[in-house]
Amino acid sequence: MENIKILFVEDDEGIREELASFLGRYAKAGLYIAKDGVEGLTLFHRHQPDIVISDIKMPKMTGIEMVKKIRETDPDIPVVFTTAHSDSAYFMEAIELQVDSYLLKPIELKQLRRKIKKIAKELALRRAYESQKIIMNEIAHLQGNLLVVFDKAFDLLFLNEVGLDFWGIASMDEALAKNVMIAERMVKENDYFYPSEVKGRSWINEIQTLDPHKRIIALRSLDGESVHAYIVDITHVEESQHTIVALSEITKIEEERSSYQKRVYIDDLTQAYNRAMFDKELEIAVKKALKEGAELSMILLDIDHFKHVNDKYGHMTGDEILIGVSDLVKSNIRTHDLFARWGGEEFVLLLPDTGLKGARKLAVNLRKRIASHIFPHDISLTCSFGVATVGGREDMCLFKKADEALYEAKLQGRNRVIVH
Ligand code: GH3
Ligand code: MG
Ligand code: MG
Repeated sequence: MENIKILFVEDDEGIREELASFLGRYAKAGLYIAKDGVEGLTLFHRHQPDIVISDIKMPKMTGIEMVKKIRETDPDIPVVFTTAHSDSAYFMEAIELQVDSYLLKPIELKQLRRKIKKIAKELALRRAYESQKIIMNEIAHLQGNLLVVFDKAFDLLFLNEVGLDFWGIASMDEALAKNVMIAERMVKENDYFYPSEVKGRSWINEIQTLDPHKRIIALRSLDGESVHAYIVDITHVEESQHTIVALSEITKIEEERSSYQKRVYIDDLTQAYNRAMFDKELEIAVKKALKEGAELSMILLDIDHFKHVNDKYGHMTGDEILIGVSDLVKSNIRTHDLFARWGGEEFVLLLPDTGLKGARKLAVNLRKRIASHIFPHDISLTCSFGVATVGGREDMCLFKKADEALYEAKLQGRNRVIVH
């Protein structure tokens, strides 16, 4: 049985002595005995017992009055009244006080034992529940994840320590008063989920229409200076109608992913896109252009006699020149044009929504700019250009057409633009 403290109040000395030795067996954590209500109240406040067993009719203060006072500070304390038949007026008052039970005198010990055991069992359950609640809270706080719990009306119920920190809030009370909103901190960036409404909780339903692996959000930090990425995990607790939102931070992983992606698709030397990126984008762009009947053109450019540069100034300088040419081209194209290093000293441009005329104009402009530019070490050079567009009479791939045109430009003496 649970370790319990019992307060026993009885004015009749005979009964008091008889019951005291009996109760002593159950009150493992302490038995406190008083002979009237006043004494009982004093002992109650001093020892905070788990159960009160009290006579009703007593001098100085009745059991009823005493329990009324006890209930002012401890409304849930289990009370067992012991009463004689003749006390029926008190008995009605005891019922009103909603005591746990009453026993008629003379008291049957078996009955009393049953009552105590029942109360002790309830007490054990309540203690287990309380400690479970404390453990749950501790776990929630220990979690590295940001946890938010909502009730069925989507009102905030709980925020763990990571959550409190995230909002710069000291306590749960403050969080409730401020009514923190996750969606208000969301950032529209990359492929992250962004809600159609940043007020309220409708985003929770909205994000659940996505595949679980796409449930990623970015939140701005409290100082507004950094953005953190989180995987969103939502659990509905059927029984209690609660919704638990767990945000696991993946900022580090996201940074690694994007730096990895960068390494995969960006040319180390010139920081232009590389061939892998170009191949990927070319396929998408051609399909899109054909499907939508949109224009799409390509320019292939190759530095003329680049071997001479390497031979005369060395490979290092050759590298500097490649960077110089790349930067010059980058600064003369639109943001949605794709510029990539095809390999060696050959570059390629993919121009969406651009016809042959526009592409030729850009190539002519680039040719002039490169030819008139003074590169590091006072080096001047020229480039040859092949221009092509999708569609037309020949059913030939775009790249092949541009390559043929470039070959023709070299053949005709270099530093020129040839349209396929
Ligand atoms: P053409 O006008 O016919 O294009 O002549 P070219 O000399 O430019 O062409 P070729 O294909 O004969 O030689 C290309 C040269 O580019 C040879 C190679 O060493 C050099 N090259 C390729 N990649 C790099 C690089 O990353 N850095 C440097 N410095 N040189 C490179
Ligand atoms: Mg060349
Ligand atoms: Mg070449």
